Amino acid sequence: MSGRKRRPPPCAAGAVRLAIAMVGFTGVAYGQTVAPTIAPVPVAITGKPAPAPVKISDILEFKALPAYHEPDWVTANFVAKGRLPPVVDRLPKEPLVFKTGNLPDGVGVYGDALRHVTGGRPEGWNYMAGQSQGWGGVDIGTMECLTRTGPLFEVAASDLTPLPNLARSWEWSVDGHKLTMHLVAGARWSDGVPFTSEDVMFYWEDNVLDPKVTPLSGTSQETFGAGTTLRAIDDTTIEWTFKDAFPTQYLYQMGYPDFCPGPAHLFKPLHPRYNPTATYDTYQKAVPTEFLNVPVMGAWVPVAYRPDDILVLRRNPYYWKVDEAGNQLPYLDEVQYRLSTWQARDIDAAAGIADFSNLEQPQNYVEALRHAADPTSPATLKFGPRTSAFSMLFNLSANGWGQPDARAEAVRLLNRDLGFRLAISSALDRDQIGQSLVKGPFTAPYPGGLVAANPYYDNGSTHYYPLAREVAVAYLNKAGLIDTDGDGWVNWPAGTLGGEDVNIVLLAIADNGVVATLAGGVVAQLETIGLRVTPKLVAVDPEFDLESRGQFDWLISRAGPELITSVENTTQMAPTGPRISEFHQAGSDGTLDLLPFESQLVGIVRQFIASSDPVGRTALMRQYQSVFTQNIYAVGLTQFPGALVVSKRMANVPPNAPILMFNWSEDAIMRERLFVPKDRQSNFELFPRSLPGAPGSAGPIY
Ligand code: BQZ
Repeated sequence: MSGRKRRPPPCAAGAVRLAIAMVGFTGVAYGQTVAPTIAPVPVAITGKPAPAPVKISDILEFKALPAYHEPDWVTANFVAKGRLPPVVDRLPKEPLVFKTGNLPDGVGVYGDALRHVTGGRPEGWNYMAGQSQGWGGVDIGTMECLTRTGPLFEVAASDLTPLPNLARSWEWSVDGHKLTMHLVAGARWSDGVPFTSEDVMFYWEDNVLDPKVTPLSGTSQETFGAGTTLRAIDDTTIEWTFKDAFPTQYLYQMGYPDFCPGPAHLFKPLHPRYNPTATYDTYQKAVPTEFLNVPVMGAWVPVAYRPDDILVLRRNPYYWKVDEAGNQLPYLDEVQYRLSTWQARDIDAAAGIADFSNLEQPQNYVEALRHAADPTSPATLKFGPRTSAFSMLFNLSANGWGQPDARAEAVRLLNRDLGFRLAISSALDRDQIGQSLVKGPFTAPYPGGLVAANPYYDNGSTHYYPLAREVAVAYLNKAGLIDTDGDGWVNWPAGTLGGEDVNIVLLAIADNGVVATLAGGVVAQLETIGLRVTPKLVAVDPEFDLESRGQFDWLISRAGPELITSVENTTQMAPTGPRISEFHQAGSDGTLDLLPFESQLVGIVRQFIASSDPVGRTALMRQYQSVFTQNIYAVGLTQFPGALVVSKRMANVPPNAPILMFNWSEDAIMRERLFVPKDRQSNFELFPRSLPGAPGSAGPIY
């Protein structure tokens, strides 16, 4: 990453003006490239220096231990009474063992509860068919995936590859087109049913590949490369076959949220392919949140639920992970999720009513910092890198995605015009937008594309079109978007939509205050050039309807792990398949009408995925960033850090865990290893000394 800061040459604005003059209504290519102007390198927000990176083998391994242990009350009340097998029979022959050297506070003790708050709401337990579990870490705590990525923030770049998880090991064929994976032999679901390749194949064949099922993550075959196949060799062995050789990239997609199999023994009988009375709609909704004790592979099992109030989970007696002393994990017997708001999560964690928050709403930063500065504060607060980055995305489909009407079609043609995108970028004051979220050094202009915290980020490859309203107005005039009726808003040219006012709908999923504030800022700033933008703020739920159905002109969106790390969700860096991109999917004829630079981005991403050469990969990411930002593929708005807020009660919290990098912090901090030392334990558990009951039964058992 070039640390060198280059100021744009004085003539840059003139060059941009000249370039604009070369661009017509549909013109896309500049007569000359615009000198790369780059955003100022963001001021670092640093706490303590990060600890030395580790190797994956420093974190975990799979091995048999001489003896295993569990909470005393489980032995006394369940094993001794024959209600559960001994713990050694509830574990794999070689469980996943967390190494003591990687435990910040060493081997833990059992007991107590982890108190979360979420602003989401659980829809049901069939995430394979698109149901949300209410975010906030709920799904991350119940789901386990073939590989794991969250903890990779600790891992040295030279050792960077996804952690083994349900897939404990894997090897490539000599020609690199086949990958054989070995599942954890002897692992069981929380109801004692064995986990096998049948679960993997049910997820792959009857959910990912079934065109009538859409997993919550939008996972499709293209997520693992067009034409990729998967088969089971035996109960604990699966074999992938890829078109490319050694596409090591896909190991990341085999983690959360793209490859986390659900229990086939529960869902298969509910799937239309195996149940003639079922429909795809009944399948999706067959296991509602009220269905308690749903079998999971995760550390905790849902045992109680009150809508809009609380969801409570208890330890999974068959959890297949231990510490090096042989203690079955998790240490924490209970996890609670108060079903409230994201704002409440910040406030409750700072006040000690909850134990965790990803502080990601800048409007709460100053107050939270003030709380944390008090030595008696119940929680620690640590800022990480700027990985919260927001852009405005243009719907670029001109062949019917989302069934656009005449107005929407005309807007999309504008969106596909680089000159128009340059005008929008030139009309926005990113500093003002950032400061409207929070005063101070937190925010920085975001040029779009890779965020500055991405290991592959290179300032010199990042084109940035800063505020230059005269450039914006020049383009609008050039394109014939002029206020012909004197009402203060530019009109379409006479032959388009009857010359009415241009009106662009900006979709914003207002599940937290950031998005609504950004939408307001964009609307207000574009008004200064007479461009009418109407914000459409919706709650979280319809996000996957309106957004995934392409029913928007513009969309405010947070950068996902693909722009934060490049190695996670990589296929989503460009429209590598008809249903992959957030803002450009196939039209009603099933084809993608990509612009030339988009096809270039797709090629770069595919080369990156197929490459295992670190130098080549870095060069490809620089090329990606240059093409993305020069073409203003999205209008970056602002980027800012998040802060991890965790109760001081909690031990084994990895230092410097980012709230979002390879995954959310709920995965990164490895909650199954957290514990509360005896002298800090409380009576926060709501169902102390209980275990999950039988699937579908009314609650926990004592
Ligand atoms: C973290 C995360 C854990 C989803 C969600 C939420 C949804 C999006 C995104 C974040 C929430 C929290 O993020 O904001 O801090 O706890 O849950 O899953 O924003 O609306 O659809 O992608 O992850």
